[in-house]
Amino acid sequence: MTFGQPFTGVDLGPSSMIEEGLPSQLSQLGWRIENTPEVDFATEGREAPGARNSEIVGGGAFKIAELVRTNAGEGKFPLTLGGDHSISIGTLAGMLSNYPDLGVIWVDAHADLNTPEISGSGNMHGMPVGLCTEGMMKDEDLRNIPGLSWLAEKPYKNRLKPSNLVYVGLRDVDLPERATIKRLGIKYYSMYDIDRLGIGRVMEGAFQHLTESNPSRPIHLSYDIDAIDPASAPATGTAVRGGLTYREAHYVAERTANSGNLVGADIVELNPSLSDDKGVAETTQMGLAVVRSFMGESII
Ligand code: B3U
Ligand code: MN
Ligand code: MN
Repeated sequence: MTFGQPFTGVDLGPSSMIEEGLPSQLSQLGWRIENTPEVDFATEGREAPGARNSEIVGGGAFKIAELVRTNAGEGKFPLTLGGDHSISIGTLAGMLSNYPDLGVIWVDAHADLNTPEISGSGNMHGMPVGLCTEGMMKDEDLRNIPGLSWLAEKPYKNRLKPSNLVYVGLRDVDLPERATIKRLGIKYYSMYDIDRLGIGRVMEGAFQHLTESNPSRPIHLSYDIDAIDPASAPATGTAVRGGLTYREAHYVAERTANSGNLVGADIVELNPSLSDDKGVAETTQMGLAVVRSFMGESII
């Protein structure tokens, strides 16, 4: 999926991770892998004001939601490779249909908490959390956006509770998103908080928040590669300086795996057409290393 943002090439992220060995690396960790059939996305469609390519993005997200819902429903672990972050409209909806009390860790430079009404760019990769979180969109408004009406119908009506969401890595947050984070009381650890507390205490805080009332709460990890500092992951569409170091990026994933609560994950926004060969290789290897870490690889 590339239609949630302006750059071509982000649709090559999955094949580049797969060609560099993701399936065999996961097998080595003990996973049995089942590939879903290729998802076909439309290339043209209608859109609503404030939601560019909404019919393409929303229609694609619906197909992803169906796959995630059925596979998670069979007790499998859906690992979804993006693509831009608009794919997570589908992964969140699919996971929430199985796990209404889902916890989400959103690792990102951005909050992705926009809606068509408040977004400055209209790019839907900035909206997955906004569209799927309680207290944001009215069903009647979703029904009026080409491609998104399915989100207002069963089995996709469950919304993420703001208290079940934690952000890690924020450093580029729009003003309406900041107001929304405060209005909904969403827990966040920005880069300022990571500097202040260290990544160890940040992740303890994140898990305390998500598991205090339910120690076995199922958790979904949505990992935007732009959370990582561009020094370690340059091949991405909206790189922002001052991000997670190489080790912090791994620690977030390792600590999440160690919780035992992880039931699904996304890795998104690797764009192999946006850097030189060295930058692409580094970013792809970074993506692979992060996925291995949250899928259970440990140092010793
Ligand atoms: N918040 C801005 C920028 C942005 C969001 N996600 C990314 N960039 N990758 C927006 O367009 O919504
Ligand atoms: Mn994102
Ligand atoms: Mn981002």
